[in-house]
Amino acid sequence: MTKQTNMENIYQDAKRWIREAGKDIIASFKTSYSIDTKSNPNDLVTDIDKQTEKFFIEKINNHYPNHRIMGEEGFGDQVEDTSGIIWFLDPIDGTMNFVHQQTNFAISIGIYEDGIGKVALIYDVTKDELYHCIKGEGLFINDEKQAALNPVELSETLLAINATWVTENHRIDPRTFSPLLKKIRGTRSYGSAAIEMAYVAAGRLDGYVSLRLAPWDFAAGKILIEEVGGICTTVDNKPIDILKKNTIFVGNESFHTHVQKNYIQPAIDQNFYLKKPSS
Ligand code: 2AM
Ligand code: CA
Repeated sequence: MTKQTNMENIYQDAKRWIREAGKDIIASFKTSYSIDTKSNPNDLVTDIDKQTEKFFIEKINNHYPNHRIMGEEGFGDQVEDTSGIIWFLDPIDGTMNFVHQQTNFAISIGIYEDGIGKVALIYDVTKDELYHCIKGEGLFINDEKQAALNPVELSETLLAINATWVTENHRIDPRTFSPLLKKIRGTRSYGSAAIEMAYVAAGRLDGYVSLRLAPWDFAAGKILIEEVGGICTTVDNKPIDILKKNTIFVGNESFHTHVQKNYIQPAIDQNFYLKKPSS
């Protein structure tokens, strides 16, 4: 069996499993589940996050015992290098939305081989929209193939950004992005990094910025965006380290280039860029 056919099998299995997990999550709406907090009172986790992560870990371990899993809830492996095949798994991205709204959350899976993104799936469970690709064969939403991204006029762009980053905060000077907001068409904030990155890949948004994301939040989105010609870097325009917490700025190529040059770089030159995401 060649590596390519092997990856195709992994892709097909992952697509089946993600839809199955989505059905179980929808069924869980009718049951009661417990909600805990993690690093801070706004960092939520439910039994459903944990059950969903365990569902994938069992499937992956049974079918692909040599693969490693970096999952948000910590039931996977301790991953410290990129060798071999690694599944980056967020069982529920947007847990706050899951708890408060029962919508606007996603399952996110990025599969990397020796550090290279190969397969990505982001499943917006309640909309039944699966964004997926195997590297080189194009982005799909469910069965519909999507076009590559075209250049955009700045005045016609939408940026996804949390209001946190344009008001007083510990990570970036709010003057970095606030001037940009006057030049673009509008901002959006969906509260799920995976959905926001899937929307950038689909051309529904032109960019997304976050000062604090973990590998399971961005691993799949990065593959989807690069598949359609979009750009994924840290906010200060460096390559993303897939194993570490990062700042993230993703977008349509023309938008990313313009914002880096005219807004972010001048801010960095004036030390506007503050605390590192790992701290
Ligand atoms: P989560 O729901 O899987 O935790 C907006 O809150 C986005 O940022 C969500 O995608 C959320 O993912 C992620 N997020 C929230 N707090 C985070 C943290 N402390 N570290 C990394 N990602 C975080
Ligand atoms: Ca999560």
